[in-house]
Amino acid sequence: MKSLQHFIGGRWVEPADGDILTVVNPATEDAFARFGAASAHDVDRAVTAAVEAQPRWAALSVAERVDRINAWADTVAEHAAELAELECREMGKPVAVGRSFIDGSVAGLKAAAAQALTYPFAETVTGPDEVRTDIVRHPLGATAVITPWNFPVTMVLIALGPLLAAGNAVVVKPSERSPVSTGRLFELAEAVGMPPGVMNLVLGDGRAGGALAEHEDVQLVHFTGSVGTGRRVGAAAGGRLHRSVLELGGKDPVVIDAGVDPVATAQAVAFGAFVNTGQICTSMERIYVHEQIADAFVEALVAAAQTFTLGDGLEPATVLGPLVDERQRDVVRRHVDDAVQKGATLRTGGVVPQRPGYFYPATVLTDVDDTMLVMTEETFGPVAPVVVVRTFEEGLARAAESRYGLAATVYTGDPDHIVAATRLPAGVVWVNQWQGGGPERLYEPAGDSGMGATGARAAYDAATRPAAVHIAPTAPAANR
Ligand code: TXE
Repeated sequence: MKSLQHFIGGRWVEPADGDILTVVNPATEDAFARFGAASAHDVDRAVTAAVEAQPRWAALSVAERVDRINAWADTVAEHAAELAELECREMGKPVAVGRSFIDGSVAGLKAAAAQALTYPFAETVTGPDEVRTDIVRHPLGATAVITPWNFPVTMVLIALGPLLAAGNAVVVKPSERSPVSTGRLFELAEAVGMPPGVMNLVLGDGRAGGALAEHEDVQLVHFTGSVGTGRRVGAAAGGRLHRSVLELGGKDPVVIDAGVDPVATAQAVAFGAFVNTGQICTSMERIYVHEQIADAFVEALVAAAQTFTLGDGLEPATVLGPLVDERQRDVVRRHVDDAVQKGATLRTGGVVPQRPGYFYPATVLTDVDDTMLVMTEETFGPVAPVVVVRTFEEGLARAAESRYGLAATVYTGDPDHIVAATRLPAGVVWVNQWQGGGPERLYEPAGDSGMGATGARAAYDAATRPAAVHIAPTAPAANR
């Protein structure tokens, strides 16, 4: 079994005290790794290391910091297969799926670092009266990144790029359910000479996360996870008048218009609903399909669901890995059972297989309504509930009825309907595709899905504090 340590001030260390936590392989239910959870004292050591290291890191030129980040990205890319296997063993994601997301996030890390080279850390605006105004954007200092278990590698790479390139030091607290691949990312950073104290790692559960979010020297908390925890983290940071960026859950809708190909669209929706066993904050969780194509769509969706071969993600034939743990499977089972009890029709899936591991099959439900948990609460599992609507407008209106607002997807060939879709209350709207788009992914979640813009330049704005410097051209002359 792997034994994990914390990385503080450039050294691998054991926690001062604290519980021993175990990471379980969700495909086999075997223990995979163990570690001592960080106490508030360990968290304080990590934040102090970040505070001490940050000025030297910020004193490097932007190009020097970007070079160091790129060296890290390159070695992560070289170890992508190993990292995908670690992710698979700690949280169940099939290796091929993990590999594709890791490759994408390495590219994202490099693109984000490259933006530092053109970001206006210092710019001059000449104002009236010949007073020159410079805007200088300072790094914040010590920052914290708290990540969930669904994309352990991706979440760290995406969050750290702008924070580090802007000159901040970070303390990362990965999910207690998937800290192994994150630990490996830190070994790789150490190997390419990331200066001690710039990147620190503390392992633990909500107690360590809470201590980090509440630490008075943490200037920004970048949090991805559940709505409930996000509220606590945001409140803790706000109480100190410090920043937080919160990317929380979703209940993302898909609206499918008449006139699109039902089979091709069903295959796309199956991927959006079931990949990573539905454990993506932007998974498709509510499906509104126009009545003109509904029968053909549902038939094709059921057929596509049945191709999601369930198994250990280390097996090449596996498309659908297990859920992360028993607790998460209980949530999924509760949502599906609730829907069936209230009158939904189970078209495929819905039965827990008799085998070790926290598996749940790709499931399609019809005859669902808004009294059911599966339509109102984040399921975070491989479940596609389908609602038949009479018009595209009805689909859009129902898609908008949610307390969440992370992302939404629309399939339509009608240009007017595309315009209407842009008004959906979501941070991201995908039209006729899911997850695609260029590097300028500026967005801010709506509703309960979070707070703070991310992507593109906004990540640098969040990672820096602007200061205005107004300079008169001449110093006061001495009185003679
Ligand atoms: O999240 P938590 P969990 C959603 C999804 C899932 C649910 C629960 O609906 O079913 O969240 O997942 C740390 N102060 N998403 O329990 O508890 C924790 O240790 C500070 C959506 O994993 O929010 C972990 O590192 N930190 C999401 C991180 O917060 C605390 C992806 C997330 O844990 C803390 C994953 C505290 N008081 C789950 N308590 C997405 N949007 O992608 C816990 N943590």
